[in-house]
Amino acid sequence: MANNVELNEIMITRAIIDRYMEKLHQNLEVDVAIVGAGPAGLVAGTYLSRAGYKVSIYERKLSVGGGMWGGGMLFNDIVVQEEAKRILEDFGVRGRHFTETYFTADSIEAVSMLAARAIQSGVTIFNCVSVEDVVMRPERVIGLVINWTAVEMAGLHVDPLAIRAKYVVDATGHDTEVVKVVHRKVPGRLMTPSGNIEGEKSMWSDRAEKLTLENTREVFPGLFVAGMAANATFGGPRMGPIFGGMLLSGEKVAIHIIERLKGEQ
Ligand code: 48H
Repeated sequence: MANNVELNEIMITRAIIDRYMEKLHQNLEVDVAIVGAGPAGLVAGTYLSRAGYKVSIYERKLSVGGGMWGGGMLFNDIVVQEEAKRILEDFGVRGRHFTETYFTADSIEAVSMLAARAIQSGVTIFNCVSVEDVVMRPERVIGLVINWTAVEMAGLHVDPLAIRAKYVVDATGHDTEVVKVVHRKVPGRLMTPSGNIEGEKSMWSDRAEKLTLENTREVFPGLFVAGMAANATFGGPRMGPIFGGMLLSGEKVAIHIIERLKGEQ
């Protein structure tokens, strides 16, 4: 009988290796590769995947969720404004009115639900994988160069691997890491006013939240920015621990890319 079968360590090992290899093989060529599993990346991935596209997310850390876990200064609640409440609800996160127009949610519930919905919608998340470069052609970015975060942390000289994507999203937050590497190493100008990274500005919540949405767009052929990376790239201010802009930016980048992908069919 099945419950009398002695557990076999090699079978457990084989199961994990085979399943992970499956994920790797199935995500060598994707429609959209997202860098960063913070709130913007998780929302973007979910909406793209729900629209039927193949999406992988690469996250440097062991945990997904980026800067959302800690709420504000480790007080583990987030604030979301009226306009974004529908996205919280869509992901099954329970929001509570603080005033008529300010909502709060438990930050741990918010991260957990965003991550669960992303995976269940079909997104593959590779955690502990860092994106160190892009794959380029003369006219556009066509993929990502990835390596184990452990290799990066240990400073080992180990060559990376590559994946191909029709579109790449930089959702790396304040550090805007993919845009930085493109600016440094890929010939051509960024689609910013100066052609360079404009840089994040000091806090102004209202303006920052509005600009996050305006700044959610393509910054180099094949490369979009979302979330905090959008403001860091296009020169918007930071907003503090209000997360509506991050959720709406994830949704917006998904809508933009879906339009492009549909246009290519
Ligand atoms: C793989 C990488 C790499 C890399 C970074 O910081 P995040 O939470 O980003 P957003 O834009 O979804 O949300 C921003 C929000 O958390 C925030 O910081 C706010 C609202 N700040 C306001 C303020 O005033 O301070 O997530 C980005 C994720 C992180 O998990 C990183 O580990 C990951 O991207 N990441 N993953 N390869 N090269 N670089």
